[in-house]
Amino acid sequence: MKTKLKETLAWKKLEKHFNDIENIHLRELFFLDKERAKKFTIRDEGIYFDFSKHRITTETIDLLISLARERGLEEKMAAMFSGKRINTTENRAVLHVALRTPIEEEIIIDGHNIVTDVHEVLDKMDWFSSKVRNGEWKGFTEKPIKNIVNIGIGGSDLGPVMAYEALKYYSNRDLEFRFVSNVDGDDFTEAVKTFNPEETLFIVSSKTFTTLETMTNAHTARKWLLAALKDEKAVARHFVAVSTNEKAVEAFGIDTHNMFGFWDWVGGRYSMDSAIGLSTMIAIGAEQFKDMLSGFHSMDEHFRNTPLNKNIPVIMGLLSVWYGDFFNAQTQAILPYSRYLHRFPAYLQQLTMESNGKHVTIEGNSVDYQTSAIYWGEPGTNGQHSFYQLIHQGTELIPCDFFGFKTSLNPLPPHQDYLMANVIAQGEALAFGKTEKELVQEGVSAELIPHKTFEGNRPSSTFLMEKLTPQMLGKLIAMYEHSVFVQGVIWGINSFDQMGVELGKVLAKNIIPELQNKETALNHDSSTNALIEFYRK
Ligand code: G6Q
Repeated sequence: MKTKLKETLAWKKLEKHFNDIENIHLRELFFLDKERAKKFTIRDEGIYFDFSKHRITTETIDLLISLARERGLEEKMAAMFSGKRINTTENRAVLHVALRTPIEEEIIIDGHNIVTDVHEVLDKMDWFSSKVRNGEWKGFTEKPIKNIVNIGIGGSDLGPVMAYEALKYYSNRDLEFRFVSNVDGDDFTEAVKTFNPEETLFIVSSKTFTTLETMTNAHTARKWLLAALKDEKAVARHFVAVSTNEKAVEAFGIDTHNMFGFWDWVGGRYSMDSAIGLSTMIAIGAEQFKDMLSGFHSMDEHFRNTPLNKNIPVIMGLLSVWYGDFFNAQTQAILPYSRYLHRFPAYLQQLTMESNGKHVTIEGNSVDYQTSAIYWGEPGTNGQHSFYQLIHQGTELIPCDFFGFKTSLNPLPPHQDYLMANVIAQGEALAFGKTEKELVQEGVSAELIPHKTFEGNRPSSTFLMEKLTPQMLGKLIAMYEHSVFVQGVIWGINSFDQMGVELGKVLAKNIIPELQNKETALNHDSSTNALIEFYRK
């Protein structure tokens, strides 16, 4: 059955256009048009976004934009920003943009301005994080807090870890931060190994406050604390919760005064700028956290108000569709040339793949096209000494997103020049390759020529920014959030549910009692039964 996407006029034109340009080399495109770099660069929001090294022409962009219009991108953006329940399977609005909306603005949902709620929580986070940072928040034995442990998983972990690492330069170095996510007991054990319970604060971050991993780690943390402090009253000083589930927080024994709320219209993977970012705010302080929010908001405004052909997230989203659905590219590499961004690819894996790794449309029909690419990556130069081989000379086409910052936070000549030379050189080498003719001129022997030839024509985007700041981090994340939205609109899928993740939560719960009670009869398939038996013995 044909889906609506493939029946759009723009799609049909794109199919034809693809046949026309599939075999054109980037060398030729650059040769024919001396203005190409300028034509395909957007400079906005402090970001220099060069997408000229993509296998596109002006016509490609025009057709992709027509496709976006035919799929109702502009109407769908308006629906999201105005709080329509676009997450239809969960009957929820999708309003992470409200988390960074300035107090002067309003977003009215069911007759209520939710921007006020957002700022109330931000004020409470500000109050609490200041107290921890200046040593006023004391532990049960009146010692100031020195160690902060965020307990959470998925959307309640990946954002906080990534942001902490990305903004470490701006963080309070008198405080130690750890992030416990895995239900593997090694994670908790190692995180607190060198910590004194009297100086340790746990932030239990869980939207639902029912997640197996998080609740198990939270209970273990409580036992660990009480083993040392021996008084239930200590919990109030050493535990705070970030959640939407007040009852469960209370049942756990955390004083709801020490709870920071958020709302069902914030998806887990879109929540790092909600109270889930409490650890980030403690690390960098409320002012810098607000700078980060202003970066998010600024990118929201760019996305909302900029014509589609100058709109960074729109172009990014459309390019992903172009490669996945026309060139059959299976993956997309995220390659930051910044040590601080080393968890950025992992964060984006969840954002992109949990959002758009879907095989049915919003109406419930199976798709007949590829949806989300597999996202992966590592910080730049390290990758160059390992997997870049495949990107340059392997059999897969892998569009790459390169990131570089002009100014180093830790100037240490000549490091920065070397770093930036690498990021620029990689995009160049991928696009233009190394031809047989060049190798002959360099005197390379005939038998080595096939091995040393780089065909080139491998696409990449380069994002250059002045400096990694909290504000810029906010912009970069919002940029991907919106690019994911654009992709979802083109594919006609719901980017905001995660049924695949929820299945895992249920399945493990069925097997736990079977591992614990060796007498329980097993009714799985022969493989699963045998694995359980092996563990039981
Ligand atoms: C994110 C997902 C998922 C979720 C975790 C943690 O979009 O829904 O990664 O964030 O499963 O859930 P809780 O915050 O409810 O513990």
